[in-house]
Amino acid sequence: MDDASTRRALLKAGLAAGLLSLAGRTRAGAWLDQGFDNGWRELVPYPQKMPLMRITTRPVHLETPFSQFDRGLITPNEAVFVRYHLAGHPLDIDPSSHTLTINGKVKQPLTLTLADLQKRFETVRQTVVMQCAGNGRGLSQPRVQGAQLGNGSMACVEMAGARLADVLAAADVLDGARQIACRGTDQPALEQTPAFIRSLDLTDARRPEAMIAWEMNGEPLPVLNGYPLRLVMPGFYAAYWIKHLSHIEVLDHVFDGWFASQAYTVPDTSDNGVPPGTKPDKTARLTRMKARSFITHPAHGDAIAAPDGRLALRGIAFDGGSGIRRVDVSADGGVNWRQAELGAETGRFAFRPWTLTLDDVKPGPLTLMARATANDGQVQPLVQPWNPGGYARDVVERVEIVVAEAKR
Ligand SMILES: Nc1nc2c(c(=O)[nH]1)N[C@H]1C(S)=C(S)[C@@H](COP(=O)(O)O)O[C@H]1N2
Ligand SMILES: [Mo]
Repeated sequence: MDDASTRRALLKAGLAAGLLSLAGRTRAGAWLDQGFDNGWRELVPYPQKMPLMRITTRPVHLETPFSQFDRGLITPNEAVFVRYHLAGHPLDIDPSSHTLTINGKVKQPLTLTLADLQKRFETVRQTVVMQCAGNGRGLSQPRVQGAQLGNGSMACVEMAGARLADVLAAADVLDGARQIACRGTDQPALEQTPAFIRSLDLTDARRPEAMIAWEMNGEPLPVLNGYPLRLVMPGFYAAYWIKHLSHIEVLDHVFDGWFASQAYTVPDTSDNGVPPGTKPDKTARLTRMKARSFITHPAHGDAIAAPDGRLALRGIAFDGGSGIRRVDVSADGGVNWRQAELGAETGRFAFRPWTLTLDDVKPGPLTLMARATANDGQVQPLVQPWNPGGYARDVVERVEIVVAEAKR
């Protein structure tokens, strides 16, 4: 190779590397559309995070670009969404002085550091879906108040930590105890704002999967995801997964603080819906996640080729912990359905991958839909029941694409 052609080859390689890094990372300064009116969000950098979609600044609320969910089952730490309710959240935490206190209706109150927890209790690991109950709220029709989220307020991560049951056993919970109330070190900016305290029934807190985690994907929790300790309640919406966990109080009654009894509630009807614009007579607390599925490839809005009429679809599904039984796919707006092939199960709380290759695809616009059935019998609805908080969205989503004319 002469000098000039070597230089050209290097230039080409450099260009390819540059293009790759552009495709693999979304750069700050870019904007992404969440798929509803006023849904354009800027990608902004935060410590330990790749550029994520800014939903709100104070408190900080960042969403994961949906394309991330096509890049592998595990959501890397730098891509995991961020959500806070209180503006006074910690930016700098000293792990040697941060403590977790367990008190209330216990024989043996405990105050533990991260190091104490790691020393005293067995470490367990599990791959789990963490999803905000408001994930997809911005897609509510009619629109509802609250943070306008697309479907990027979810993640699938491997958590490591101690079993909550083991820690509660060490504190020796008294007979007659009913709930635990959990909080972290974040503070309201105004005195009138209630603290973010969330309660769990003791029977749920003692489930073997409930944990106090200190590691996410093999690394210490990122600061914005709860460093140094967070509660992890697999199968339950992430509102229970208290970050910067500092206090667990064991109660002999049902806790009724604002964030436990008023926030994250849905109409207490069979489908948790009410006629749009109305208020429910009675509400219920959200606990377990409803079954959902997503097509991760192709992406909504793609113009894509289907050589020989073939189009390979990929996606994910999950539910509140019963596991996914099947995923069905429609390419004609919900008239005909074909069963997708499920990939390996990493755990019943994790994203379950699925694939399906369509083989009769014609050029033109195409509506793709995926519908999950969970092991507990739950099937995703075709029409989203409406609730005032826009919570627990589980409708079969639609991905609109255009199939390009075949090239000859
Ligand atoms: N301390 C604390 N923990 C919290 C919250 C909070 O506001 N403060 N929000 C909860 C809610 S509603 C969600 S969706 C998740 C978000 O977790 P993430 O920021 O790691 O994505 O944290 C939960 N834990
Ligand atoms: Mo949330």
